[in-house]
Amino acid sequence: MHDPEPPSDQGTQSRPEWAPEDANEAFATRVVQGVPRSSEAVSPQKDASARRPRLSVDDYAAGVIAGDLMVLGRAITLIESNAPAHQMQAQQLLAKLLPYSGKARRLGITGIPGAGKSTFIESFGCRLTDLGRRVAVLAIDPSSSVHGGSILGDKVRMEKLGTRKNAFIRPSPSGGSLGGVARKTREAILVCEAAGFDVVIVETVGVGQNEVTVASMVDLFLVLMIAGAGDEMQGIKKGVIELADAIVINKADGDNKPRCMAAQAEMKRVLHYLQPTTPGWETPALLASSLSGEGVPEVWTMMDRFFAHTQATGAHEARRREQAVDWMHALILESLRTEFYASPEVKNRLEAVEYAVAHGHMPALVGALDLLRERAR
Ligand SMILES: Nc1nc2c(ncn2[C@@H]2O[C@H](COP(=O)(O)OP(=O)(O)O)[C@@H](O)[C@H]2O)c(=O)[nH]1
Ligand SMILES: [Mg+2]
Repeated sequence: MHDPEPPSDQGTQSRPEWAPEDANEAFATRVVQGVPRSSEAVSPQKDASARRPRLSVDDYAAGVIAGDLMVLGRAITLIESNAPAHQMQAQQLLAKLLPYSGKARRLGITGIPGAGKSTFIESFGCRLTDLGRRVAVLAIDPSSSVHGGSILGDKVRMEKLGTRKNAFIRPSPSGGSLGGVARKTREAILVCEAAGFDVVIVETVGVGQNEVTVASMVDLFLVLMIAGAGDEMQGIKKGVIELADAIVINKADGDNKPRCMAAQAEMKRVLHYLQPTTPGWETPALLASSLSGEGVPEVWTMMDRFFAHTQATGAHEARRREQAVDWMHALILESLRTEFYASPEVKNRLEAVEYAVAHGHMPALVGALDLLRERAR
């Protein structure tokens, strides 16, 4: 079977009947407006994809399982595509790859912009490839299209890792809601595992809901902090620490080292009062310098201890099971929501009910029941 390559030129006309009209980013069948057929210009990207041989689902699966990085990259592009034909292929591919996935250590790394995530991952990732590990890095940043400059910075900061043959770096799919990016990242983790990567790092900027989303798809969640950036800003108050399995205070070098040591002591004190994120595992606070590499090997040693612990206690499997079930429920809710708002009955009445609720003519609960009843008709 040879289906079209992403990016496609599927217009809105080809939207299947079962796709809701206003399906959003998070909905698997959203159709994006394609390039008009009348367009004379051929974009360089399109030209390039036209030269590449088309791959069938079996070709994708064989390439990924063989660890072919070019095919892996294209498989992730397929997953990221919003065109229904690609989504269908992507789901078939994932079904084929599922038996080969699940064996990696899935690590989440978060921190405020400038904490040194990219620099840390470069140093840490190179260390792991030196140890013979195969490392994939996936980024989650729904807003990355807004400040595209950071991507350029990351390219420079992960230059060494990016050229290693045992490493694979994939920036966040540009644009899109957190829900959409989350689905694509979850699926990309599975594909990377099937390609033989035994460490998958999901990097996210510590703003908004990103941390919770990443924590829900990894085995170990690490928060990278810096001394003196303010507790509030680094999410201590908003509960990010309660998601953390480990904390690393970065930039512990030069004149900054004493301040980092003070921050470490303070962090240990805070952690002491909190419930451990993982039962029986005392969340450690380590010091590291991503620039000099000092403390970076110890982060991996700590992770070895973590995985030994969670695998022995069954916490590892339990977390994965829970994540899979939670994810299923999230998909159900998303689908119900999309279906509800797409229904013509709801669409017809929505504005009037919103108006009535906004102006106090109708209690919110009555409005909700009204619309739900409308839908059920
Ligand atoms: N002194 C020092 N600077 C660092 C360290 N890690 C990162 N930096 C610097 O901090 C800045 C932000 O780093 P970057 O990795 O882009 O942060 P990100 O936004 O969290 O990805 C860069 O200028 C880095 O060179 C470190 O361990 N020590
Ligand atoms: Mg970065």
